[in-house]
Amino acid sequence: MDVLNFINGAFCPPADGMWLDNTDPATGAVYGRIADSCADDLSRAVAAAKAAFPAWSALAPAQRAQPLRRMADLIEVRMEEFARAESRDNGKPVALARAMDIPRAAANLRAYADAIIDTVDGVSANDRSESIIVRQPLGVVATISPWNLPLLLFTWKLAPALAAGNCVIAKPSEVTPATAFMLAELANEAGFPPGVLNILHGRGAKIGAAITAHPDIAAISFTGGTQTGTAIYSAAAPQLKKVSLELGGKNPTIVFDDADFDAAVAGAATAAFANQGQICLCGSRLFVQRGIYERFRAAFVEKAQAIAIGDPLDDGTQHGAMVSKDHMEKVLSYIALAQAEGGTVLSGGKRRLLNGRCAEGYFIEPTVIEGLPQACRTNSEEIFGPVVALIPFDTEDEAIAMANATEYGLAASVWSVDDARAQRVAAQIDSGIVWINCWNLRDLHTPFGGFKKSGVGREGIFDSLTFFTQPKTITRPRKAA
Ligand code: TXE
Repeated sequence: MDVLNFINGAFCPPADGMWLDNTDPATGAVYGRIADSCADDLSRAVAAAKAAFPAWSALAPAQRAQPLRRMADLIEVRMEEFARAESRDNGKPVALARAMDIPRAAANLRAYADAIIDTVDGVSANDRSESIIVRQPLGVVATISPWNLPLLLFTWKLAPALAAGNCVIAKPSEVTPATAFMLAELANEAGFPPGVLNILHGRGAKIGAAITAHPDIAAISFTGGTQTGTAIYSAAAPQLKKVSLELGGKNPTIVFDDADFDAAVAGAATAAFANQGQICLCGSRLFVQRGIYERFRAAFVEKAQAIAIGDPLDDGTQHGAMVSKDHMEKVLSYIALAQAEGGTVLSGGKRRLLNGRCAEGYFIEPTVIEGLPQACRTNSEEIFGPVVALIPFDTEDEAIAMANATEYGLAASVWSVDDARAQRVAAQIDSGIVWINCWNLRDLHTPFGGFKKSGVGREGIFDSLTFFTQPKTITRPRKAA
């Protein structure tokens, strides 16, 4: 399978003939090539996007909504194919791709198709003047997305950019390009005019950096690591580009003595290990109140050990492969670091070697660590793997202080049946989202993003449409009645 660029409505190989390997992380085998795009590819894509912009942006919102909706329908027609491709490319269980990634990609497209139709321009009037406020698209914009939720995050950015009337240069992660490539196959059928959506594949340091630096790209919406986000922010600054950054997390899960015990154990385990711990929202620091600590620890370890590790393409698999060999090695190095920092591995802690097709795959067992000091690298840095640190606490204030003792501030979850307490704690946690008695329950209308080093800006129906547009106020004197 050759993953080609999609420029001006047509597939094309990279201009300089450079390719990357595409690896199946569950087997370690190379199963295709990925275009490693260069500046020439970008020039062509930007030229196509600029040429398409006047007509696309002039369409009524309801007309722009149509191809978004058709694309969502077409994804659903090919749901199984997309889910299997996502699983193979990323290592995630096919059941997860089927239940979350691919349906959510379709939902993203529909949500913004609906939202753009409902968007009304503003008006303002006083005794001297009357104004209309129109929100206009920015022109050519770029999206740069990561490998953990490939199609979900790709469409989460594309949909608002397109709905708002921009033309897009979209760069998926070079680690997981397959479903973005498949989405390009749907673009013409869905009715997007050529040049409205252009997809460039390749390495961040090469095509990603070129996109960030391109003078005709007005805005960049990025999700990925904090280090990369920082580089993009500085590269975009001299040109005063709009930048939205959704970065890492070191999210706390806080379980109080009075929590619904079974729900909290199950919720904390999902928060720690979903998608092999490779979600920016994963709860990697698990604070448990002293009164239930011992009992919770036993139940949590039992839960972690019961998670079915296996071939991502098997329907029964709950825990698949890490996305790449490099990433597996990074996560294993953090498990070694945790032990050097005084932690005890209660469960997991190792690469899991499977038999058969996946014998060479990059699997890591769900890992539970105890006994780490609060201030250590394991508890401060984003590991982005199936690794969780268990930490006891006594008081509410102590839990809040420890939860906030990180440079990140993306998400948190609080487990207690005392709603007043849960609300009180939620109000004091420094993060963009706090879930009470749940985790990763998303309402696409709500703002999504981080405090502190977890990002800049917010995404969500309102926030993303705001990001991808700029308001223009048109004022005239008010006529006397
Ligand atoms: O992501 P990168 P990496 C975290 C996680 C992970 C770490 C590094 O901790 O271990 O980041 O992962 C593109 N200019 N998250 O290195 O590099 C790249 O091609 C422009 C958190 O794999 O951030 C890809 O498309 N673009 C996270 C995208 O950036 C560049 C999800 C993300 O890759 C670029 C993933 C450059 N100079 C990792 N360099 C989350 N917030 O959900 C890279 N890219």
